[in-house]
Amino acid sequence: MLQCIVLVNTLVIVMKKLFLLLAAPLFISSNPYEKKKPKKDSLPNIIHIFADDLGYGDLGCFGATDIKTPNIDRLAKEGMKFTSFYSASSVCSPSRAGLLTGRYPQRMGINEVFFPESFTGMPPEEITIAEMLKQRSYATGVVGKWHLGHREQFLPLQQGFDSYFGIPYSNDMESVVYMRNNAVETFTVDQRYTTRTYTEEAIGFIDRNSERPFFLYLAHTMPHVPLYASERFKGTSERGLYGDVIQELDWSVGEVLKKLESEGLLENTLVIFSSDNGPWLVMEDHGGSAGPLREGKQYTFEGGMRVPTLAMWKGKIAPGTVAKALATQMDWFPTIASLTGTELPTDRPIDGKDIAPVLLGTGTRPDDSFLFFSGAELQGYRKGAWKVKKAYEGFEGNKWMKKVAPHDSLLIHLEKDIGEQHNLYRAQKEKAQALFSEMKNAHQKMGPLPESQVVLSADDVSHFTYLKSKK
Ligand SMILES: [Ca+2]
Repeated sequence: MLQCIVLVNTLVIVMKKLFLLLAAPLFISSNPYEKKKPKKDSLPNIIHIFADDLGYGDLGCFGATDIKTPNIDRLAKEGMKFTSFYSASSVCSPSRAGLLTGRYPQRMGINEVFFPESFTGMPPEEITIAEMLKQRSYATGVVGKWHLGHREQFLPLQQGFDSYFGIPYSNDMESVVYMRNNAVETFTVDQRYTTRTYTEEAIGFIDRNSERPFFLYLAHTMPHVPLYASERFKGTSERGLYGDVIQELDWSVGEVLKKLESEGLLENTLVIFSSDNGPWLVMEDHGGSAGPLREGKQYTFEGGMRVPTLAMWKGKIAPGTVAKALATQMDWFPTIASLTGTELPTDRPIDGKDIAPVLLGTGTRPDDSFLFFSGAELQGYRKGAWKVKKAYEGFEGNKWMKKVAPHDSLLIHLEKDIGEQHNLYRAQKEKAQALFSEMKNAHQKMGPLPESQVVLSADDVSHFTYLKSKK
């Protein structure tokens, strides 16, 4: 049985490699000039800056008045602000799996977050944005939090990235270390300097790759708890340490933009800024704000999954535009394929949609629906302005998760009621039932989904069983 699984796994990896190999010459042969000499400005660079647990109400351009974020606000001013942008999940690992593969994380059984003791990770046969971009010889790097498994076979270098530096999981977990590529670089991490260190690493990556197309995934550890800001930023905001941390992240975005400007790359680089999920509200003032949205991280209310998102591409995205229609973190996968002329995998479903027409102002997203999963359970569905959410028994609350009151089945008109306060379920029951039935169909269409991956293995306590048996 085990041999069989190993064989199937090997076969899948071989097939994935074959896809990547076959896809590359396909494109090159249709454009031989690029093969000989890739023009510096022919392929866009892509930088995806990902904050951790940053809320919808934590940026100036999203209405925060007690945190100053001029550099991040510049992305909105000179680019596009997405006001209905969803993360694939309301927690870290599945959200990141969705971003990098363009697929609902449930397709990979990634329903919970990985821990330092996890022996599992995102399956190596998944195809990431980085692997896809290798068709066009992109330089690819990750700086920051990976959180898709830290055993060697799951690390970024085995998923299409040329380099990796960062804390491989959350910064509140045991064994916080900095890894470089496949190895631990240091066991002593002073988290006051994490944002600064990541920024220096990111600038170094741009510097090394300024002459060729690159993809940089800069996944900050902050503002996930425990919060740390360097001396320069401590006490600078009007929202305590949390605000200081965001202001340091804002400085970091400014440094990246400055570097692009000094290299003459700003007009050829798509800069994306977003968050992996909503604010961790149970952390009180050490968590962020969801602004007008209901609840936060770990929940399928808007506050858990609607994330502040910006995209700037000088000369390509019209300055100061606001995209109100639904879009998702999974969309970057097909969008980046479209913008770079790479082939999408055809052997698996891709859930994201190409939003290049939205960015370039030439069209709309070809779909306006979204599934709200909580772990393996499908809890809600959005179609256009409407959202339905299954009845919920409530949660008493603990130190990890906020207390949330029970609720009936919900029907919400999100364009009129962003805070999900007015339940129209009873008034428009037919509408709600039609949406619930669409939700069920969409779920069924996904086909059988794998079992949830085991994130914490059971302890071997046979020695205690033995000692007990002697008594
Ligand atoms: Ca997170």
